[in-house]
Order: sequence, then structure tokens, then C-alpha cells
Amino acid sequence: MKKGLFTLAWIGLILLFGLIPATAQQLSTNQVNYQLTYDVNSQLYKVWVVPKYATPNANNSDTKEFGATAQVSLKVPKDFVIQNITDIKGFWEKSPLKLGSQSVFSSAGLDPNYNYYVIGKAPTETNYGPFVSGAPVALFTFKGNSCNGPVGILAKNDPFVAAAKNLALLNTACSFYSRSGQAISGNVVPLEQFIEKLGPDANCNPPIDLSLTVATNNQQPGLNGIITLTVTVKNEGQNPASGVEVKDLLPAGMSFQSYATATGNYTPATGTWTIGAIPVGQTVTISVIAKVIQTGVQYFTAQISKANEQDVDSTPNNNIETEDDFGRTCVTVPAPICAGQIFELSIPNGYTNIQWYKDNQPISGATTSTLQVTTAGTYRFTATNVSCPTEGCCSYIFYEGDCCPTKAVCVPFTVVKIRK
Ligand SMILES: [Ca+2]
Ligand SMILES: [Ca+2]
Repeated sequence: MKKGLFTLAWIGLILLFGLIPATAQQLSTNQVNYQLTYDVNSQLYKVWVVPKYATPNANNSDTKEFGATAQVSLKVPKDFVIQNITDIKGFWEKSPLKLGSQSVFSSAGLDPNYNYYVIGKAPTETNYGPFVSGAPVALFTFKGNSCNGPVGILAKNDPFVAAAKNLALLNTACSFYSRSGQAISGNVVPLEQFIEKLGPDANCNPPIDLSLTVATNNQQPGLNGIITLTVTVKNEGQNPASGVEVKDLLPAGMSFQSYATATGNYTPATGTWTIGAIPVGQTVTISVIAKVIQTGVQYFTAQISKANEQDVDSTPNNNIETEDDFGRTCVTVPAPICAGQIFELSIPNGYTNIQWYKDNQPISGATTSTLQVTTAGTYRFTATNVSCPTEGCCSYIFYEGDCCPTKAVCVPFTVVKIRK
């Protein structure tokens, strides 16, 4: 009973919005695709017909294309609700039923994560304007209740098409009929022109690809030297990024002086650079001016900490150095070393195949994560499983210090008169 009612209701809609001939399986030689796109800014989905032919042609002497019957079917995430269908060419059904979850389809074994909308065009002839092969013509737009995932034109071979036909006597396949699709004389059965969906499904949350690099203008500034740290963020993906934020906190050995950027704001106390939107292909930079106030090696790191969209190859704020949204640079200020002093250099856990060097010569036996330094020289390490990020690690530089005691010692002296 339920099934019968449902089928009747649906047949009523089909009669209202265009009678799809059940026998029209033959394809015209003038064919079209349907395409669905999504605009992030307006949050509008747009349905296009993309002809593979042009007007005028042998079937249609008019410079414009005209057509009566058309049907656009969509495969949507199950919680997606189509809203605000707005006509561009033709009068399209405004309140289509959501299909797929009804009991009539329960035996079809359909993917429960999806549902379907079939949107028919009123059968009055529509002027689509001139058709040019490969040039999309917009038919209508719609919105969704929320972003649930990709929405697509229903593929010709989607299992739902067969299930709807077999179980509910519904023709849910996309279709398109126009003057150019039909021979001028002889053929009484209208020829189908729709061949297949075109392009990827429309994604309301398209993935982005941001990358970040850092650099300094001087890696050996000297104590109290002023350096410029530059952070660069690029949108190297195919979609605009929004809500972008970067964390770039200065280490204890650097004192913040000022910053300059054309994009967003920087809060020195938290190291937060609030960027906002980055269009496709755009690069944004910030220059942080700092004073180096400690000897030794100071590391400056920055990473993307937030973005509204998902990045294809990196995750914000996860501190993973090998991702493309993380950058590091360093400066070194030579430190004094005096006879009898011992400094211990260490690197974090997790590195293997370590080798320490003094003045570019490997130190025999120095293959652990710590090194005790007692003499002046330039010290660095290599570890084969982790490459030094970005600009390479800085060396530690020790020089022979002025080792005289700072306290003045009173040395008595005498004066002797040796000639009269
Ligand atoms: Ca990335
Ligand atoms: Ca990351």
C-alpha cells in the first residue's frame, strides 16, 4: 500500500514536470553532458548543460537551442536537503522528493550514505540560447541545508537508476531533449541526448593546499644583533583558503622589536599571525624584527595553526616538521669558552645515525645525542633519518673567551730612585 501510494505520487510529479518516454533509449548524435559546480563564496550549487555540438546544425537551423523535456538527477549525502532551487533557463521543479530511503528501495542494496533528487523541467519549450560545443549553459542553482560532503549529477550507470526503474517504476536517469537532438523528419521516437555526468562532484568544502616557509636575513648576527625573520604562506592548491592563522613564537633568546605585513595582524605575546583568506596562487608574508639576546643557537619555528578547509597534505598545529605547513630557521651567536669549562650540546630524542663534527671533521666516537665541548671550534651534527628542516641546522660556534677574572687585583709596586 505504501509503495503504491508513493509510486502514484511520483508519477503525478513526472506528468507535471515532463513525460520521459519510456522507450527513448536511442541516443542522438547531438549529445550533452550535465555538470554540477559549487561556489564557495555564494554557497550556491549550479547545474549546467554542456553540449557537444553547436547551433545552428542540420537538425536545428536556429542560432539558439530550444528544448522541452529535461531531467536532472542528483546523488547527495543522506542528510543533505536541497533548498532554494532557482531557475536560470527553463522552469524546474522547486520541491523535489528526496528518494532512496523509502521502503520500496530497501531490497536494492543501495549505499545508505546517499539519497537522490530527481528534478524535472516543465515541458514547455525553453530557449537555452546559442549552444557552442564544450561551453556550459547554466540551467538552475540550488543551496544545501549544510555541508555534508560532495554532491554529484547522478551517473547513468548508478545502481539507483536501475533500482528505481525495477522497484518503483520511476525513470530517474538524467535526460535532455532538444530540437538539435531530433532528426527533422522520419523519427517519431525522441532521441535521448544526455550521455553522462561531466567533471568531479561538487564539494562544498573543497580541499586546500597551504605551504609555509621561514627564512632569516642573517644567520650569524652577533650578540644583540637585529635580524628579520620572514614567514611566507602560499596557497598552492586549487581552491581558496579561509580562516588561516599561523603561530610563530620567538624563542627566549630573541626579543621582539616590530613586525610588518600587508595581510592580517600579528600578536607578539601569543605569536599569532591572523591572516584570513588566501586566494588560489597567492602568497602572503610577514617580517618579524627581533634582537638576538643570547649566545648559542636560537631556533625560530612557524606553522599553520588554523584554516577552515582541510589541507590535502598537512594538518594545522600538529608540530610535524616534515609537513609542508611547518618551517624553521636558526641563528647562531658564537659563545666564549674558557679553559676548564665544559658545555654539553644535545639534540632531541628520536634521531639515529648521529655523527658530531668539529670544524667540519667528524669527531671519533661522537655518535650519541649529546656532545661535551671543552675547546673552541664550530660544532654541528648529522643524523641520517631526519634531514635538517628548511634552511639547515645552525652550527654551534665557541671561541676562546677572554678568560681573565673580571675582579681587578691590586698589585703593589715600588719606586726606586737610581740616579741622583
Ligand atoms: Ca599543505
Ligand atoms: Ca602541520
